[in-house]
Amino acid sequence: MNRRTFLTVAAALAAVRPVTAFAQAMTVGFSQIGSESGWRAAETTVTRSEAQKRGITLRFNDAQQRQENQIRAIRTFVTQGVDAILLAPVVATGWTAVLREAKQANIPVVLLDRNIEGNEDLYLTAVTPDSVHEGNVAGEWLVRQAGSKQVNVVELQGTVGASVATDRKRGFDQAIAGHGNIRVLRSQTGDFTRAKGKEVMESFIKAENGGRNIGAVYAHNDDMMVGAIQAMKDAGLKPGQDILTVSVDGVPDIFRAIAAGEANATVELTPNMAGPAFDLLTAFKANGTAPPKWIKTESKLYTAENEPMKEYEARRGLGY
Ligand code: GZL
Repeated sequence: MNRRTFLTVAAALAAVRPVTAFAQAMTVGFSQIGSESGWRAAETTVTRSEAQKRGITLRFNDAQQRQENQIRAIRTFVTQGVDAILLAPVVATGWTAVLREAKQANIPVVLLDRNIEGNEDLYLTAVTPDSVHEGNVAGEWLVRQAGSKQVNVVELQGTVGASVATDRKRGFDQAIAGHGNIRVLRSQTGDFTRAKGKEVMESFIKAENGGRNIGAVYAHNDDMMVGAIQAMKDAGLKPGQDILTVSVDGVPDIFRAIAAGEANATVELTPNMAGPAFDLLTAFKANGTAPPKWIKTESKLYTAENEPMKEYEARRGLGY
């Protein structure tokens, strides 16, 4: 290597070294909601690998979907003096006091995958989807499928009080408004889990003439839809054929169901929100670069036209 090239490479490394060096030393606390869905499990797996890639020490807490456990975990991270905190807030309210404590300790907080109400001064940024848009995409797909046909919908909502559940419902309702032929017959929470999604769908089927009144299911996540598909098959119904399905996340099993003709559409959500969060935290800590208040992740619709088994294979290795 000649002297000129050597100097160029050395200069480039010197420019990168401080940020990389700082990332090596960073310790981040992650208050994770739980493992209620395949998507959430993937988010945890990806967060661990993204931290490892950057030499970041991750302190992980699984709150078993209970806000009080998340609040306790955040307090522990503050006591430990971590450099930053990632928070996936199970519900949108009740965070002011504990986030004030993190702010007083000068520990930046980044929200992952769900939002909180107000308190924008208490977190550095939010890496989340536009969940109203996710609901719009799902509703607009159903409007296109329905045409002028009467379609009665049953809705499996996410966790009560979660920002994404409120917003996915709002977005879907916005999309079908003005289309009198599409009506939501029943809407109930399945808490984002397969088991609860199956249980609630069984009750919808019983209440709606053995499911014969139901023309479509909208689930706020694929896991509840996978449970609902099982309930429909157990009742002798044909999900994906007699009853259209649309849900959110893009987990591998929904692509397998689409390929099998048992589901119709999903709105993809990346499980990698921690990568962008770690990078903006590293820049913020190294030179005070303030990130935008919202890092919005993409929402892409997938149907049987998008080679579902190829999509299934592509995601299987991602920690779902
Ligand atoms: C969405 C995320 C949701 C997923 C579910 O950003 O909060 O939580 O859609 C998960 O699978 O339970």
